[in-house]
Amino acid sequence: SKPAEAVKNVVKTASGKIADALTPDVPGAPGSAPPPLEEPTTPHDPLPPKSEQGAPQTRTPTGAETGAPTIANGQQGAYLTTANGARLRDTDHSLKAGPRGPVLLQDHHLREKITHFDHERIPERVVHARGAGAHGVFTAYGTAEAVTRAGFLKKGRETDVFVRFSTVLGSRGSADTVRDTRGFATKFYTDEGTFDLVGNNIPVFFIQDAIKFPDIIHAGKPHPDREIPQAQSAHDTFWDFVSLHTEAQHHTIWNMSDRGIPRSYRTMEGFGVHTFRLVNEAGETVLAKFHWKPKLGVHSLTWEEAQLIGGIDPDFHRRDLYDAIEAGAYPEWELGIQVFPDTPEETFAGIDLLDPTKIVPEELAEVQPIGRLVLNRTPTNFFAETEQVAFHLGHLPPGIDVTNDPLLQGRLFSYVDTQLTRLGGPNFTQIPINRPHAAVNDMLRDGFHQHAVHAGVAPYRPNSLDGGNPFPAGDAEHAFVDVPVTVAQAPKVRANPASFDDHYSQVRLFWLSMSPVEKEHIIRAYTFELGKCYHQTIKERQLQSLANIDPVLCEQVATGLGLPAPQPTVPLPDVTPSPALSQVGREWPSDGRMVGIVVDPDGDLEGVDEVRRAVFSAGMVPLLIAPHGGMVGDLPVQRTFATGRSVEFDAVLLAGAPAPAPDALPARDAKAGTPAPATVDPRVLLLVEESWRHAKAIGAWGAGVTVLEQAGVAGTPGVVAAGSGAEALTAVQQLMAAHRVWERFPAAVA
Ligand code: HDD
Repeated sequence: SKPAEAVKNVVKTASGKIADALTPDVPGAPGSAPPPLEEPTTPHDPLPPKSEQGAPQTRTPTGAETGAPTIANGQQGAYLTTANGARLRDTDHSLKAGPRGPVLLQDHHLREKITHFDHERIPERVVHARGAGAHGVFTAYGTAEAVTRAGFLKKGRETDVFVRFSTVLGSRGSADTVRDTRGFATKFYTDEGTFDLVGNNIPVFFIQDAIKFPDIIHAGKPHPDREIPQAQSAHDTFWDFVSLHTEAQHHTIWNMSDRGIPRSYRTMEGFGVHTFRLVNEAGETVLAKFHWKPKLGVHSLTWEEAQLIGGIDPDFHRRDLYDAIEAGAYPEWELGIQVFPDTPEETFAGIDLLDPTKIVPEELAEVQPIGRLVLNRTPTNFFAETEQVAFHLGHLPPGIDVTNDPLLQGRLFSYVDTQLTRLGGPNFTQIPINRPHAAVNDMLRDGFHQHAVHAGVAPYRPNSLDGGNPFPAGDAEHAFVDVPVTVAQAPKVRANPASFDDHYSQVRLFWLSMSPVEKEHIIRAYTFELGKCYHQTIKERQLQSLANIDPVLCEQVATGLGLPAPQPTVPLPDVTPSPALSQVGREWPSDGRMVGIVVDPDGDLEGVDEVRRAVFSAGMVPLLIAPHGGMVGDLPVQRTFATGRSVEFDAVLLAGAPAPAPDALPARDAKAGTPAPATVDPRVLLLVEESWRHAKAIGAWGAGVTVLEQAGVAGTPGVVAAGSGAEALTAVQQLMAAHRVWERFPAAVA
């Protein structure tokens, strides 16, 4: 076949498992290229439904079985119809008074088509507008049974889930790799009612009271006059707010750390942030915080990578999530809880558990694993599922209850309220993605977009006309438990507890827990962001906050800004660092990582296929990079020098030294008028230079070793010149356990 037809993207194979993608390019074989498209000229029978095309559940909002999902209103039927099912003769020409005449108002098909199109968009989310979702399964270990009666946490229970990851500040079309907090919202369709765990990848929040949410968001969103900048905090209004409202400093330092630029949604931790109250079968309670721990480890981009990707592939995180799932490299997390005694003070180790700007270090309260989440299915339709999914903190099953955290309390109002505008009314739980898997038997009626046809005449209680149904449930019937906590006799006030006034000790704790290289990244992030502010006063005010966190941090950022470093205005607290907060200095698995393999079609291809297979077997994804698409020998090419860029790969293997192609830009030295030293394509040299600068492991064998020399990286840390492909891969895989070759980064701060 022609090279263009034979191109096969191993990551996107529809057949599921990674290993299938290795199958030779035989038409029809698993992992092979799809058959050529038919010319769309003859009507034919509808295609069979895709297995995943059903609604995510099989009950109506009133609990009735719906049977097989209908697909008749997808565009798979043989004939085009109106919305009312009348077959159409023509959808390309409007009805006119003669071919050159005016369009007639009576053209109902034209009006239906245009009207529907005019109303295709719904308001984007006021925050977290940009996101990507996936379906999956949660399996409980049973380890939480002693502390909660929640049925879905009983040993071995499997529960369907839908997860939506997001950025916070950007609009729907903004880039994925901006410096921002990431949302991590999980809908568990439990058989006792839906549980929404609406968390972030950062365990603390900017504000302690929900009443301040409009303030922080107005400050973080683009300036109201010019509506810039998009999707980032590097501007005056954000820093104006957080420097004046110092309880935001803890969340802000997390954003300035590598956590603000995750490598992938698959490599993010997630946090429920608030403290929840769990209640067991005996009615005993504990306080708890939820944590998601990614199987692949916690990894971030470098700032330069994040910036490059913003232009090269703004959908980087979305694509990564879908590609991984379609390749069968299912993303996984463990759900864990930190458990605290439910004391009247609601504190643990002196930390106020109702203050959402505080963590409890894992060294003080271990995160105990309670179950495993696997994401194994991408959405069938982005709008229907990812856009219309509606999370709400009040979606709680029996066994999990709220606390008085004032941020949580306000959220309990906001999430339903916002859907009334966004999804157009109060019946959004009837949208397929939002339908509970538990039987619903409510007495909510009518309203915009009511889809249920409720039978009967008595949607009220008490009634006799429906035989008294429905009846309230008790413990035996798994009724929700509002834990009867005692509410203190206290005056009605607009105030916080005094413990909420400590705005710096945990920010310092975070800073001191970072490794030197992570500290360096934080300094650079503050220097970049404040450097983007126009107002001197705002920079100076933020420097004051940095002085209250740590003098070295403050001095370094002040130097970068060309400003004097102020003295602290509060005593620097004596805190114990928490190593669990650092991403560096640990051993991480290499599963799911992307390995780019550069091949030279004119060179020695010996051993390349073997290396690809070994990368697959190690649970990683090999991507062959060549000057052109199609095939190189027997091997399908996934990226060309035009479509591949270093930022996509976690490590690079060089199996050859491709000569400069005619379409390559001139080499750097050639531009300067000196003879080009390179016998290697400059795009390969750029790939290696960037991979080196971003501290990635690089391995080469055979002619590939020349590339290391010409890129000027031979013999440096994390660069392996090996005798064979297998040897190069083994060495690179060992380097990847540390995620990056950290010693390549300068670390000014010890
Ligand atoms: Fe929020 C969306 C996470 C505080 C009001 N929030 C939203 C999403 C996430 C979070 C992940 C996206 C859900 C999705 O994918 O559909 N929000 C948080 C966390 C917070 C937090 C972890 C603090 C611990 N949020 C917060 C406060 C308020 C809101 C204090 C209001 C008082 N959040 C909303 C919202 C959104 C939302 C306006 C926008 C779209 C939506 O809810 O459905 O209601």
